[in-house]
Amino acid sequence: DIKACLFDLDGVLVDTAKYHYIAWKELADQLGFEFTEKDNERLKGVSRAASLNILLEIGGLTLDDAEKARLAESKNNRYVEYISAMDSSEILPGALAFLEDCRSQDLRIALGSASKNAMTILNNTGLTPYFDAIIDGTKTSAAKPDPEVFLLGAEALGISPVNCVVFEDAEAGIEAARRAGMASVGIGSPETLGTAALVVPSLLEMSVARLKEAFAS
Ligand code: B16
Ligand code: MG
Repeated sequence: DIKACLFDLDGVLVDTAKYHYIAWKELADQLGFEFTEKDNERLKGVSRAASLNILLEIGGLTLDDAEKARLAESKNNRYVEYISAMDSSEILPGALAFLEDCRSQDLRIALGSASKNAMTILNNTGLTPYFDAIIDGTKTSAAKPDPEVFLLGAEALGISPVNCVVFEDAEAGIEAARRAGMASVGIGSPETLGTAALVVPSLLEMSVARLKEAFAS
């Protein structure tokens, strides 16, 4: 019986991956190496510190912790400039209608994002009021595929993990849902998200009726 939906943010409700990409690319440019859109795929759903390590590995650079902290901060400052200009037009297709559908059918709604900037994005796009609980990178200590972010979400909602469904665009997020004992819906392509019980190209293809049909017990 499904009682709650837990949503990832980047790639599920909004497309902030493009801003992460521009900001990381600017950093790679400064450091003098190339960083492609394909490289950027490796950073999706991954924390800021882990993303920087991957970027430096691509550039073949080894830096000390103080220098890494400085670079992560500089990337984040650029990223925050981009997301500060976001508005509701950047909500991904189908997301608002599905959130409304969940509300009207009395499903509880939580956010489960790795981002420390989630509140800025939710406030600027007008998504904040849809959430009964918000768990983001400021509230977690372990990154996906660790289930922490989703377990905290279920706890905040007061709903058992077996009654939760996670919506995710990253493989690590689907794995986190599995470890949390939750069902999951992959948003994207079955090639990368094949371990999810159900995969749809976007939330346009999603409705509470379809959800209940897919996860009827
Ligand atoms: P920040 P999600 C993730 O968001 C992004 O997919 C990932 O690319 C980013 O590095 C991570 O948030 C941390 O973001 O630097 O803003 O703290 O998909 O978990 O909503
Ligand atoms: Mg994501």
